[in-house]
Amino acid sequence: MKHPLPSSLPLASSASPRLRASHSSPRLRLSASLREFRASSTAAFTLVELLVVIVILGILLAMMVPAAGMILKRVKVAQARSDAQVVVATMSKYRLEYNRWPDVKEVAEGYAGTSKEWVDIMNPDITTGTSAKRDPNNFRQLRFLEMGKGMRIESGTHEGGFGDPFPHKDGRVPFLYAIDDDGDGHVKNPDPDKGGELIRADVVAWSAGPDGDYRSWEDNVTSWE
Ligand SMILES: [Ca+2]
Ligand SMILES: [Ca+2]
Repeated sequence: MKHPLPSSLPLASSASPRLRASHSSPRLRLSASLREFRASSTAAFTLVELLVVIVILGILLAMMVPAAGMILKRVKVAQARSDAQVVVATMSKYRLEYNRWPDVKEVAEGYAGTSKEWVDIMNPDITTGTSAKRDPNNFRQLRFLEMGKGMRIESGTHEGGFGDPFPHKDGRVPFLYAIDDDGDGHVKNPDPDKGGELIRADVVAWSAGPDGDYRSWEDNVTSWE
């Protein structure tokens, strides 16, 4: 049996006069003030936190810049070591074909290197055709080296050569190489501090290293170490 709702019960939508009056009670006013205070405190903390984050980011950045420099240097050293092996492989292919070493002028320290002259021998311009004067060093016009992007020295004293990956204000420098000219299967270590130590190889190549100086061996990058 259903009981009709008494007409005296207040509806949910219409607040009682007592509840309406309590909106402006001192207790609720205090609670509103607290909310405003908390809101303003949160804004202040956000600013402080932002500053802290900026400082931490600054410190991290300051730590990362030298680390990034170190990583970049290691990458270039690895590149130089790989390129020194490319020089060795190119020379070996040449020798296999012609049964001798190419006749290239000295580049530095009494050694020949990957100068423009060397690159022209190892990477002849085969588009010039048969009427062009052929280099007697590579009269068969065989390509022993493919010059990839960034290998060629763009400017400076050694322009056109196959440069190591280390940039310098006077331009990059070529690799040097030493050959087993007496055919005993060994090359004398070109580092004078190694006391004439023999390296078991037909040809070795090295880069002047990040300092661009062939004589400072501590940073030179070699094909045999
Ligand atoms: Ca030898
Ligand atoms: Ca050096």
